[in-house]
Amino acid sequence: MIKGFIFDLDGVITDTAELHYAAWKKLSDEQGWHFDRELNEKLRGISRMDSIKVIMDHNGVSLDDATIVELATMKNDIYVDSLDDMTPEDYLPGARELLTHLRSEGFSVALGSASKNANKVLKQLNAVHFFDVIGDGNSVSKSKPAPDIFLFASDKLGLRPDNCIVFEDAEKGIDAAKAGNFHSVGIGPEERVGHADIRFDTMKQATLFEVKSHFKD
Ligand code: B16
Ligand code: MG
Repeated sequence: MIKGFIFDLDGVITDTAELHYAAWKKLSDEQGWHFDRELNEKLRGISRMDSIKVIMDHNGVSLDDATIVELATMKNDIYVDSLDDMTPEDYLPGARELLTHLRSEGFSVALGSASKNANKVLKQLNAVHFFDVIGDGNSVSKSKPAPDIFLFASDKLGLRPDNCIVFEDAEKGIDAAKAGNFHSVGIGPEERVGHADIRFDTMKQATLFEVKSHFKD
């Protein structure tokens, strides 16, 4: 029986990917690294430190750990500044409606994001009140595709993984949900999240009616 919902943030509740892209692009330009939208797509759902390693590998760059942390921090400063412009208008279409519906139906709701800036994003969206539990990049050390962030969220909700549905837009996020024995809803194209239990192109189609009808006991 489904009792809880666990949401990824970027690509499910709001689209911060564009702001991450702009910040990585600025850092890469400053460093003389190649960075484009195709490479940005590879960073979907993975942690900041994993992201910078993907970009460095792509550019054949190798640096000491302290310098990598310094550069990742520079990117993060640019990204966090850009969040100041985010407003409650910036939900992905359908996301606020689904969260509101889940609240009115009495479901438990958690966030399960890789981002260490999730609290700021939720505040900018005025979305904090929708969540019983906020699991973010500070909550666990092993990032997706490890299931740890979703297990953290279900544990704090007091629910078993098979009582929860995870919403994810990233391939590695669906991998993480499956590794943790959660039900999964993929948001995005077949080639990215086709391995989810059910997939929708956008959050607008992922209404509670549609989701419940797929997962009914
Ligand atoms: P931060 P999600 C992820 O968010 C993003 O998709 C990914 O591109 C980013 O690198 C990661 O958060 C870490 O973000 O630098 O803010 O800690 O999809 O897990 O909500
Ligand atoms: Mg995501």
